Amino acid sequence: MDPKKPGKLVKAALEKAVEKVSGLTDPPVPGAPGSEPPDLELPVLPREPLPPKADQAAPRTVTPTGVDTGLPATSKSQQGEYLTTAQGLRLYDTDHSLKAGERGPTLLQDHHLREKIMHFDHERIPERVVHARGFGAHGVFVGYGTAAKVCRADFLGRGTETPVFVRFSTVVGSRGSADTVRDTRGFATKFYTREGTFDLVGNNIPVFFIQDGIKFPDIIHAAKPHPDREIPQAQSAHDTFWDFVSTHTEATHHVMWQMSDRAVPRSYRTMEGFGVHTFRLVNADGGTSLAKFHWKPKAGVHSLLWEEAQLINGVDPDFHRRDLADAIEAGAYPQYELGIQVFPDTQRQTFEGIDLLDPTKIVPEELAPVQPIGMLTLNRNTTNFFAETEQVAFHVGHLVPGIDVTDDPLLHARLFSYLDTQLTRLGGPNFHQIPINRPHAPVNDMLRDGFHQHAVHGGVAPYKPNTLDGGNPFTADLEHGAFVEVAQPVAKAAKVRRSPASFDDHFSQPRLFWKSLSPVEKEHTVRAFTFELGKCYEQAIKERQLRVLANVDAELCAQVAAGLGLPAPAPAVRPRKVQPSPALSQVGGTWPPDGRMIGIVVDPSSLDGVREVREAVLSAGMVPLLVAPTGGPVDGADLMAQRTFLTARSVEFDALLLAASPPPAADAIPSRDAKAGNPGPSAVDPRVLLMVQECFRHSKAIGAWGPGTAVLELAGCAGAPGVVTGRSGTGVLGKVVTLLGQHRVWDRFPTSVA
Ligand code: HDE
Repeated sequence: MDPKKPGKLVKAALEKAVEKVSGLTDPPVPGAPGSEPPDLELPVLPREPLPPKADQAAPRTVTPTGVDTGLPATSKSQQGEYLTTAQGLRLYDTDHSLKAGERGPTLLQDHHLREKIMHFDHERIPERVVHARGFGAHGVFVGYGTAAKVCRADFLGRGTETPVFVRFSTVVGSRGSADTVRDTRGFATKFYTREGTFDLVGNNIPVFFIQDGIKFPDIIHAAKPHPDREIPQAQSAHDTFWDFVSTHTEATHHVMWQMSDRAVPRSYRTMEGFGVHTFRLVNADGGTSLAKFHWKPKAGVHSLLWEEAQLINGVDPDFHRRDLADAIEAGAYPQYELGIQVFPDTQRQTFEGIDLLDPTKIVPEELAPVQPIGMLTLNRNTTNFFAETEQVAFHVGHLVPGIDVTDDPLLHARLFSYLDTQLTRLGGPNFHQIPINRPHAPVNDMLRDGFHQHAVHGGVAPYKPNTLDGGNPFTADLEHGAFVEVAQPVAKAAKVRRSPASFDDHFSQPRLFWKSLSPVEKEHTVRAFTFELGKCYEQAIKERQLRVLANVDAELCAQVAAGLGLPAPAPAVRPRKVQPSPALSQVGGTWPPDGRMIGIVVDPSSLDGVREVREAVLSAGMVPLLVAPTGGPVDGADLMAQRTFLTARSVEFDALLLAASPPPAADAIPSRDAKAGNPGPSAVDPRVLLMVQECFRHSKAIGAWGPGTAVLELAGCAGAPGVVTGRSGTGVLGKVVTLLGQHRVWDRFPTSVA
């Protein structure tokens, strides 16, 4: 792990990038498409493929059987100076098919045409049935050694570094859907440990919709677009979703989280992760404990506002992808601490009355604190999305010694599903040999043949026992690193299709969640329920869901009912008294500003303080984006505009600084840029006013100095909470950074929920 602070890394990475980009002394913003800027003219001299960008890495070049080849990652990329067929045959033309004369028919003989089109026809593979849209990055995990008392897993050892690959995802949308939809997010981590690969396939919500895996197709069919018209895409605001969850009340806890700010994260960098199920940990002496895994982001937990999320879906549907890749490219490496809640492994498998096998229940952190056991740092982008992010295959059954499964019935269905799904998605049983899926531990299985076999297995005896191959491979024992299942006693019981009675309480924990939210988070949750149910067509479904909400909390139900214009029903179940868990609220902490996007509105005719502020933003580990009337140099070649009033939208900034009050630019007319509106004569470009007004109502920090303060007056937000002014730009930036520590200026708008 790089010991340097992310803040310093941003600057160093940007400076390095500056050196590499010819002719530019201005640090480029992250997002350069390649490792070299292109020439204006088409290159004519043959040359080797360009190297990957400095922020990129590819799967380690281990063999299909886990041996490190020591080769650079580029050995798997295209090679040589010349265009070839898939067989390495050099080609002299790829723009014309082989024809009988210039105007004649195409010849079947054209092997290059047939190969090129055949391959193109098969470029697509089935997308994941859930979590189809995702984004991955490489990183490293360093164990603290603090888990040793409860877990023998080698990768958790003090200072042990393990390469990892993480894939974040949405659940419901298809591969090309937008990033900032209201949905649960996947947080899947592949640890390439010395003892074999361990996958922690979690979500950003600690509970699930269902208690038994057999219902997974039901909830997913309900959440996916309606099968007749295939709409709406990547949304839960429709009849089938609410039809299902209103009749299936074990989903209520998950639905509460899904309607809260958690389901619209600001960034993958500001999301918690949860293993959801309870796992069984085993220490070096064979002692067992039950445990739940948690990821805690160093940048804090932070969300978008709903209007912001909706705008982003149009303005930049790749918002979360871009954000993660840019942060890594800029050196603001996202970090997440891995923690465990540990519970005694008792026969009942409960803790403080909470059934640990019920995946719709949490254990409040106040009852069982999350104990940190290691740190994950994401520090490299992928080199090739398809090869890595699309082909990565996670599986909850990829376990290492020290981590075993429990009898959670949701987990058991997953243990079947994740292998099975790869057969059609990745085309056969050898998906573990695809470079991103190759273990970094020696592989000596007796699995043979099958589609796309990459290993060249030796010997004649892939069976046991054998003498012809000298008895190899041998089974190991515990001391030699074998995974030995915990000999967990199985209760003497009849075969039944039933859940235990302890799974029956569907409302206490949703109520606990609701009671733990701050007023502003409650307000957002009420609005989300009202929006989603308001989008349903059927009145009966809305009324049915109100009945469910009545069992959670009367105030929540009354507020949603009011928004829907329906009466609030009385509860059918008497709400239980719950003890709020402050750890469930996202509001109230203070977080580092690393990786935040700071928009700086400038006017080339008055640049007072702009250079200093830009430098200070970089030094604080954030990304400055100069927003000017036109593209190009703002002041000489070393101060370039990264955005213009045409290309910028408020939603990409975490905070806005105003160094100027630029008059309407030449394109500030609706026929060229509709968002200029038709405001009549204005002293300031209407797009700048719009930017300020949006940042204001999205509770973002806004700062202005010098002529910039005039914009605040015109936008009608001067003097409001979180709108700061000062004599110097750097002074104003200081105040804005302090405000950013709380993510948003929540006290700007009063809430109607207590
Ligand atoms: Fe998944 N899930 N899941 N899931 N899941 C898949 O596996 C499934 C569940 C999760 O980035 C699929 O390779 C069943 C809970 C993530 O590649 C599939 C059940 C949690 C990802 C599958 C669940 C998850 C998946 C689709 C109920 C949080 C994305 C393609 C028993 C703890 C992994 C694939 C990636 C993906 C099945 C429930 C998380 C079909 C049957 C609970 C993060 O196998």
